[in-house]
Amino acid sequence: MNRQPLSSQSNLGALACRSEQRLNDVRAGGRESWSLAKKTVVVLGVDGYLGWATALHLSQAGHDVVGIDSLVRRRWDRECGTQSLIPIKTMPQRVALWKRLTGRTIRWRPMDLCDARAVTQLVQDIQPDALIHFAEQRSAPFSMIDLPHATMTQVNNVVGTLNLLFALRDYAPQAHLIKLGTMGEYGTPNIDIEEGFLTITHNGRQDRLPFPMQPGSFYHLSKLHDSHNIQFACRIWGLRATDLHQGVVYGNHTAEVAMHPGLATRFDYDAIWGTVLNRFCIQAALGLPLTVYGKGGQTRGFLDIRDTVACVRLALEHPAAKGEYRVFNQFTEQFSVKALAEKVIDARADHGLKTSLLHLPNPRVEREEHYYNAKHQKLLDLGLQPHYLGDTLIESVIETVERHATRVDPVELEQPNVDWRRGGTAAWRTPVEGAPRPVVLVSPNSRPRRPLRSADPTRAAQRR
Ligand code: NAD
Ligand code: USQ
Repeated sequence: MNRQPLSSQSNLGALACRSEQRLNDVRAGGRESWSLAKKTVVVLGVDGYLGWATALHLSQAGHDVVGIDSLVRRRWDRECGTQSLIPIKTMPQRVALWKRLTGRTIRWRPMDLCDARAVTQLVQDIQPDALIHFAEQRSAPFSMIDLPHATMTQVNNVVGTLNLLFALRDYAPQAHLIKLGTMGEYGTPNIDIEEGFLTITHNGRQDRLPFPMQPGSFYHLSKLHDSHNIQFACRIWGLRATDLHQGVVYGNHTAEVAMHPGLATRFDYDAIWGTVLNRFCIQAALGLPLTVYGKGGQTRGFLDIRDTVACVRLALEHPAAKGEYRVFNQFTEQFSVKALAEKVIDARADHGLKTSLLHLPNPRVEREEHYYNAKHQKLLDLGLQPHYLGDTLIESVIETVERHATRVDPVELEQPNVDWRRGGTAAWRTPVEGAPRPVVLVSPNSRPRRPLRSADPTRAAQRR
């Protein structure tokens, strides 16, 4: 791995410039104008679905972005035999293209967050104003495959975050940590979900306490462990942090990603990494039934990737106070899985296409019919203007699928391959015997439109 030494000379120069700029900002108008000024931001997990789109968005907004990633997600893809539907460039290619198109620099540094020495050195040298932490193992099914995957998920996520917290304590205690948490930390309680805290009266006394949490996988538990550690660090060391409890993200276009095909961000659809709406859109495009697990009454918060990048920017430009640990629930709408499937079916029906829904036995242990009402006001108060889910978005995702349909492995869309009770089935890593089936695209012009090449044969061979 190409580890570039961080130049202390140039960092000292950059530090001096930033201090002077802050001073001018403060003179010009106090804390608010300081918080809106150009910031030095480290994006951790920059090679991922959300990290890359966010890095571009913040760079375009004029912030100085340093991008960190261990590229481990590309390794996990090889292990699972999965791949992004949309081909993605290497990190050096991506940042070079961004520079060519916009003249802006994203400073790319390969680094594992679990390497404490490297994290300390990074924080010490860069002296960031903020760190946006996406760099975790983020698949619930992956964490439920077996003991090694559960352990690896929790070690990777918890240790990486601890390394950051200690480095911030020692070298950048003023920096703002913006951490991607998840709505799944709350579970599905039979009461309204607040934003992080709940005021409780007990035996005549009252306190504002962390909301009771009931995560639904070893992955979701790792996020809760992180939340506790971050909150503790803010309390004892006076760090400042925003924990973004994000819902399920869909879509693949932001203004910056759409500038050039080479800036594409990854897009997962398979049974381990693919999230539900992205999967439904791909299933619809291929004329496959939409796989609703169980009764489909499971309700979650959802948001468009354009809102993810906007929310992160809002958190960055309105930082937490010193010693403050705050939670924003980051989603824009809530839907049951069945309602989502019906939205996709309706969007297709508008083009005269029939799509079916298939209830599969639920591989997860989760409530399939429940009360769900989660607050999500704080980001709206900061100015978020949501992109709500409509037919246009569903159609645009389906168009993207149509462009890359030759890369689809339909086996990944038919059956889940990790069960919460028993772990990974034989298929989580091994494909079904024989050559992949040809993919047939269903489109409004003719149904089905045209047979496509089968999925990449070299990949199929690798997986065998
Ligand atoms: P992703 O897998 O596409 O990206 C994560 C990136 O982090 C990968 O590029 C991976 O290589 C990197 N990474 C992981 N461990 C690392 C380590 N130890 N050191 C350095 N890099 C490491 O995931 P994503 O969908 O972009 O999600 C990003 C974050 O957002 C995750 O923390 C996830 O929990 C959270 N989140 C995602 C969603 C969603 O729907 N995608 C929803 C809620 C929260
Ligand atoms: N589901 C189906 N059919 C499918 C796939 C999923 O019915 O083909 C159901 C699942 O059973 C679940 C719901 O859809 O009830 C959501 O599943 P998902 O795979 O879209 O999302 P999840 O596993 O919860 O994880 C994703 C991201 C994770 C993030 C989380 C936000 O992978 O990183 O933390 O969304 S949240 O759900 O709010 O916790």
